[in-house]
Amino acid sequence: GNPDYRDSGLTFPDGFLFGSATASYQIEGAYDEDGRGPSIWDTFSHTPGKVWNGDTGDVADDHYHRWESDLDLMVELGLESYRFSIAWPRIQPTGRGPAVQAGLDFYSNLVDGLIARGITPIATLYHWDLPQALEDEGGWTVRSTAEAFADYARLVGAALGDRVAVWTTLNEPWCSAYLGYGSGAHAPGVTSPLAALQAVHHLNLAHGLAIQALREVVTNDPQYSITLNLHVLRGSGDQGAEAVRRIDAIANRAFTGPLLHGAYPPDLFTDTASITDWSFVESGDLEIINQPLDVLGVNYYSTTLVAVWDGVSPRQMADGHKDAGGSPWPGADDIEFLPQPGPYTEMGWNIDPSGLEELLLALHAEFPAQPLMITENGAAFADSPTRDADGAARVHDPLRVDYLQRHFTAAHRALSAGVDLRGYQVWSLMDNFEWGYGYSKRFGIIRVDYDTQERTLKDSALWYATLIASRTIPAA
Ligand code: PNW
Repeated sequence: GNPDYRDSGLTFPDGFLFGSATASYQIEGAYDEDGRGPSIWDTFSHTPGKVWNGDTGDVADDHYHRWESDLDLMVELGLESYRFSIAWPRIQPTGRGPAVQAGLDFYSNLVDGLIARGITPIATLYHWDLPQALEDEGGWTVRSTAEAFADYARLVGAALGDRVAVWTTLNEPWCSAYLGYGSGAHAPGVTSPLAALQAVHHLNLAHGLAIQALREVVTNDPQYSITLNLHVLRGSGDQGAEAVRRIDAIANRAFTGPLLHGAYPPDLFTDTASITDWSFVESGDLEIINQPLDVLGVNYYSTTLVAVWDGVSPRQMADGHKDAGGSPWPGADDIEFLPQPGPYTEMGWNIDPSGLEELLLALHAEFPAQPLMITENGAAFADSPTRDADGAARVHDPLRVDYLQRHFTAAHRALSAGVDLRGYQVWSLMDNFEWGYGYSKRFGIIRVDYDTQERTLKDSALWYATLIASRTIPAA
C-alpha cells in the first residue's frame, strides 16, 4: 500500500483481460473507400476552425490498409484483448438500408485475425462517427436515430455475432451528448442545452434497442456492455456537496440511473426544468434502456473539482474542455470547475490514480453484482523518437510508464478490495486523431510517424508487454 500508487510486484488474476483500445475514426483513414459514407466527424473536421491545425481523419493511421501488420504489433505486445470500434458509415453509408458487404468484410477479417492470434475481440458499435445523413435528420436529438441504430446493430450482429466476445453499444455517451450538442467541441458542433439533453435520452434508448436487436441475431453467447466516462467529482467550499450532487446528476446518474436502476434521477429533472420537461422520454423507454449488463465499461483519465459559484467573482471553468462556444453542462451555469493540483498530462488533465480506485469502489458499492472493465485509461505526452547507440529506434516515455504503473496499481487495489474487475484496455494502442486536438496529442503506447506511417513501440509498450507476460506490475 504505497500512498502514491507507485507499487510494483502486484499480480493480476488469471482471466483478467490485458488489452488496448482504439476507435474507427481515430485510426482507420480510408474515409471514402469501399462505399463508406460521410460521418459527422468528416464534416466537422473538414470545417475550418473546428479541429486543431485543420487536421482530419482522412488518412489517420491508415489502419484500414495496415490492419494486418497492426495485428502483428498486438502479438508483439502480448495483448489478450483488443477493443476497437465499427464505423457505422462503412456498414450503412447513409445510416439506413442494406449493409455494404465490403464494410462488413473489413471488420469480419479483423475479428478473424484477432481470434487467429488468440486475442479477444471487444467491439464497440458507436465511437462517435454518426452517418452525416442521420445528423441531417436531427442526429441524436431525435428518436429515429436510436431506432436506426438498432437496425445497424442487427446488421453487424448478424455478420459478426458468431465471434465477437464483448459487444459495447456506445462509447462515452456523455461526450456524444454534451460535447456534440452542448459545448460544440465535438461533431456535430451544436451548442444547445435542450439538444444535449434530448441526445442523452436518445443515446440511452439507442443502447437498449441495440442490445435487444443483438440478442435476436447473435449465436455465440457474448457479453453485452456500454462504456461510460463517469466523472470522479470532488467538491470545494461550503456548498461543495451540492455542487457535486448537481454535476453527478447530469454527468453520471443521467446514464447510470436509466441503465442500471431503470429510472432517471428525480433531481436531474428539477435541475434542468428551465430547459425541458423531458417529455421526449416515452412510456416503455426505461424498460428498454434498463437491460442487464454483463460488464460495465469504465473510462477514466482524471478527476473534476466543482463548487457552487458565488455569482460575483469571475466564474472559473478550468474543466479541461476545449472552449467551443457552448457549455457541456446544461442547467449548471452556477457551477464552477476549479483548477486542480498537478502533475498534468499534455491534455492539461490532472493525474490522480486515487480517482480510479475511488470510482471502481463507488460503482461496486452502488451496483455490487455488476462486473466492471476498464475500457480506457492512458495519457497524452509529447514524447519524441530517438535512436539508441546501436541505432535502434526508441521512444522514451517515462511519464506514460509512470502514469500507467500508478493506474494499474489503483486498479489492483480495487480488485483486492473485492471489486469484480474483469480487465483493462489501455488507451491507446497507437497515436491517433485526438478529436478536436487533431494529431497534436499522442496517447499511443506505439508511436506513429504521420509522414511515413512507421510504427515504433514506445517504452510504455515494452513495459506493458512485461506486465502482460508476468501478470505482475513491473517497476516503472
Ligand atoms: C475519450 N472530455 O474521449 C475517448 O473515448 C477517446 O476516443 C479519446 O481519444 C480519449 O478519451 C482521450 O481523450 C474523451 O473532454 C474526450 O472530458 C474528451 C473528454 C473525455 C474523453
